[in-house]
Amino acid sequence: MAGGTHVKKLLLRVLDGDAGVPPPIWLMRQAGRFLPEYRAVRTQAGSFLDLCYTPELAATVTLQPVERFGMDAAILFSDILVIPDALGQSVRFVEGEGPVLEPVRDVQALAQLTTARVESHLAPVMETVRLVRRDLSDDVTLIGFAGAPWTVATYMVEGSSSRDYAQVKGWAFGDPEGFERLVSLLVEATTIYLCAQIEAGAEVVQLFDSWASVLPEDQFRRWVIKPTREIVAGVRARHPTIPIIGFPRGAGLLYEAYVAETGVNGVGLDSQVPVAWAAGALQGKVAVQGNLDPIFLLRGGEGMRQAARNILTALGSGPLIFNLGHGVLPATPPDHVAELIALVRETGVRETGVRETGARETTVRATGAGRG
Ligand code: 1CP
Repeated sequence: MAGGTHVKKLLLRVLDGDAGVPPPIWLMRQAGRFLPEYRAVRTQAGSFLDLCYTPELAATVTLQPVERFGMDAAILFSDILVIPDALGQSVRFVEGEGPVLEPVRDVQALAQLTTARVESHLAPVMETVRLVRRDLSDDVTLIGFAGAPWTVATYMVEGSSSRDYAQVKGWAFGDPEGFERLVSLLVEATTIYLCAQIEAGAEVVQLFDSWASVLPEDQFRRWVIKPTREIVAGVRARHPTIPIIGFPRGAGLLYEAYVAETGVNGVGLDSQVPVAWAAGALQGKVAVQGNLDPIFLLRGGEGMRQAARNILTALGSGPLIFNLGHGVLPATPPDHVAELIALVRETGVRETGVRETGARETTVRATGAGRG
């Protein structure tokens, strides 16, 4: 075990391949509409994108869940669609409807997009990162993020959230050389963006591939695995030790290829991934993150407790970052989040009899995960 392990933050140690006892916990979409203090700031900000681009307010909402619940990580408050906005596409968030973009559907339409302004356009986001790092306590990790190219492309091509992904799949399957140009643009922009977040103070970055589930195998390899591998390599070329978490939601059996071929240190599991399978097939290679169904958190009670214990039992003796299988739902009662965190923090205490101070320092080298 590396010297100084005892001072390294728990979540970073788990991404190095250690088993944290208890495991670190944070929740996807932990900042957001389920918190009244978020809704108050959101009203004050005006539009959703204004909130993303106002560093003081974005830093405030980044810190809100950590202040209220004491998670092990804060995730930068921003959105995956700031990249198309920075590339020059028109992006709006319509109240009650979601994102609305001026669709990009062929190679000609790409002419209006450029990576030249990504860094300057997203400078306010880097300022948010700096403000959060300044105010975050020493044991809490700051996670930066971006959407993965495939998922961002779904919004750019469909022009909104989608049911069947007919336009984007039609372009990818029918004109792969043309679609590749859009994906290359996104690889470049995303690499620039993540490097800038790291330089501003992000300690881990996560790539959200929320719609990875809609592609057949060969297309998944081309539009999910390949661009992710390119981004991981591009970020590592500048920041060799930065831990990277990939979340190819709904990848199913392709999770194994994703883990083997992208170079990520951690993988986000959606709620459908069988935990016993993940323990055997994935956790020996990378840290796993997940995968409580957000509905269990919304409903709370014994159902939530049992489902959380199942995850802890199957995955808790290896490198695990406890999380949901997708984002917190807006109707989730905040008390349920507090109860879940308390339950996860009890892990290992009853079984081993080791109490907090000792337990949180204790790590067991569990795998060869972590390349940093
Ligand atoms: O008005 C509001 O408050 C809008 C709700 C909202 C919020 C709170 C949106 C609009 N984005 C966000 C923040 C956000 N988005 C974060 C912040 C940090 C945190 O997790 O606390 C993150 C990481 C995202 C990432 C994001 N945006 C994803 C990937 C994760 C996922 O949930 O799958 C996706 C797909 C988006 C697109 C998006 N942003 C917002 C909406 C309504 C949508 C469309 C979602 C859809 O198509 O279903």
